[in-house]
Order: sequence, then structure tokens, then C-alpha cells
Amino acid sequence: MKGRVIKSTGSWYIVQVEDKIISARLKGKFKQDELKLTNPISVGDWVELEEESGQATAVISQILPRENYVIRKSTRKQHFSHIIASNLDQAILVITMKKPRTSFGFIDRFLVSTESFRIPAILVVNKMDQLEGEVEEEWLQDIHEIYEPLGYPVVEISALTEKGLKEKFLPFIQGKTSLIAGHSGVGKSTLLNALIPEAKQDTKEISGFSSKGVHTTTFAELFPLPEGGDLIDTPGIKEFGILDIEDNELSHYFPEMRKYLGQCKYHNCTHINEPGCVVLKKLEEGYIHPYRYQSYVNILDDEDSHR
Ligand SMILES: Nc1nc2c(ncn2[C@@H]2O[C@H](COP(=O)(O)OP(=O)(O)O)[C@@H](O)[C@H]2O)c(=O)[nH]1
Ligand SMILES: [Mg+2]
Ligand SMILES: [Zn+2]
Repeated sequence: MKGRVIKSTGSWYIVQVEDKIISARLKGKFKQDELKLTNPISVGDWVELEEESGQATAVISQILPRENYVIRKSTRKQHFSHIIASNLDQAILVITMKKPRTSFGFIDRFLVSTESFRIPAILVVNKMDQLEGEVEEEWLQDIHEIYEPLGYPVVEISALTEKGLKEKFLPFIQGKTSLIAGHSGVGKSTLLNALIPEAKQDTKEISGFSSKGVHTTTFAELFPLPEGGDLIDTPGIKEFGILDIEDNELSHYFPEMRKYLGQCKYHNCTHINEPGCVVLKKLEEGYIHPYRYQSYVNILDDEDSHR
């Protein structure tokens, strides 16, 4: 039988096989090629299953090749990585202007990650019902003006009032496997519950709630959409992180810089202060947004300090 892993609870995996849900475990040890993984199987994986005689459970005998995956460094085990989810059509970042505020820097780190995993990304602005005033309007306008020309759709919704959900958001996710990410409190669970009532995700008031010091060991989970397609929730996962990107490689993951690559005087240009740098010239001419360039510089600095 072939099925898709929808949840992992440590040593057991919940697998969807057509319209049946089966608990399965791994058969022996799996050889992972180059990757050192804390989890051999992730949510989203397609697997081959063998029934166990006389039991309701099954054994996973094979993982089918992954089309793609989102991975991050393990927080528990050095030099190991953790696959968050696999076989994704797209990644959705839920953002809000306030409570909590999603910074441009955070958005750009997310987009660098998804570019590096070669997964298309969409920005969903939630809590539109709370967005009023000049500063808020300007923020929203910036979001549209910066990200849409780069190929990242921006969709405005209110998960609470359900405005925009069916008309605007659904067409983006129908028939696809989408990963949902975003700061704690932006409304991911509320959104999931509005689209999939059976998901029954906990939602929290964030006032007075601090995630600092709280060690969350929650896992990703896949929920089938009634209209077709799947949503993968990633509770407790703040960032994917940016894995092993060389300084002169980072601009490959900025679409607006990628198109000028190879045009700088030096082939290993990091676009900081090199003479004959085309990226710096385009920044000056206004073809690259200063916020995006600032994020680029910040990520370079951060990554360097982590080496
Ligand atoms: N005003 C407003 N509040 C929302 C909206 N979506 C979520 N919230 C509230 O924001 C808080 C956090 O939501 P939750 O879904 O738990 O966020 P998560 O941490 O991303 O899963 C809850 O109090 C929700 O009721 C929205 O569209 N508008
Ligand atoms: Mg939540
Ligand atoms: Zn350059």
C-alpha cells in the first residue's frame, strides 16, 4: 500500500492511505544518504506500507523519493538536521502588522529559506479587520509594492471574520500541499480552523503570553482541505533557518539580485563594497528596494557571526 504521512508522534507515524488512517512504525533502520537526520520520516512523505498480519497497524518499508523538503538544524543534536515537511507545492507565511508585528527582516529570511529549498512562497496578511490608520496603510502598501513584483503573491484576509478566505485565499491553496508558517499569534490556528473545522487547533490570546523559555515540542501536522489539497501546520517552529549558504551565494536567493548575477566585475562579489558591483548600482538606481538590501546585509552579518 502507498500512503502519505500526516503526523509523527516520535516512533509512530499516522499515515493516510486513500480514505483510511493507519498507525505505522518503521521497519528496522533506514539508511539516509548524506543527510544526518533526527527524523528519518517527515510529515508529507509518501511511503510504502506493509500490513501486519492480524493487526490494525502497519509497517513502513520504504520512503518514496522526496520532491522537496523544508529542513532546519536540530536544536537537540549537533550536526543533525530535522525535516519539517516534504513534498510541498508552496509555503505560506502568515504575517500581521501588529500583535504581533512581522518585520521585513523576518519575511526576508523566510523567503531566502524557501528560495533555497526551491519552494514557491505566498504572503498572507492576516487580521485585516484590525488594520486601520495611516501607518498601517503604509505598511500594507509597502508589503504589496516590495513583494508582488518579486513574484510573491500577497493575499489579505481576516481569519477571525473569515473575510477573504473563500474568495481570495482558497484559490491559492486548492489542490495543493501548502506549508503554513508565521510568528506565534499571527492566527495560523485560527486560519486552519476556519478552513478545516475538524483541525480543532488551539488558539491563544497572546497578551501576557510569552514563548520565551517555554520548550515546545510540537510537530508539524498535515490536514486535508475539504475542497481538495492539504495544509501543513508547523506549531512551535519559528524559523527554518538558513542552511550553509556561502556569502557570495546569498544573492541567488534574492530574485531581484539574481537577475544581475554574473554582471558584477568580480565573480565572487558579495555586493557590499566591491568596485564594479552591478547590484549596488541597481540599488542606487532604485531597482532594488532598500529594505530588501538591508535584509541581505543583515543576513550576511548574521550568518558570518554563526560560523
Ligand atoms: N482581530 C483578529 N484576531 C485574530 C485573527 N486571527 C486570529 N486572531 C486572534 O489572534 C490570536 C492568536 O491566534 P492563533 O490562531 O492562536 O495564532 P497562532 O499562534 O499563529 O496559531 C487569537 O486570540 C485569535 O483569536 C483575525 O483575523 N483578526
Ligand atoms: Mg497556533
Ligand atoms: Zn556585486
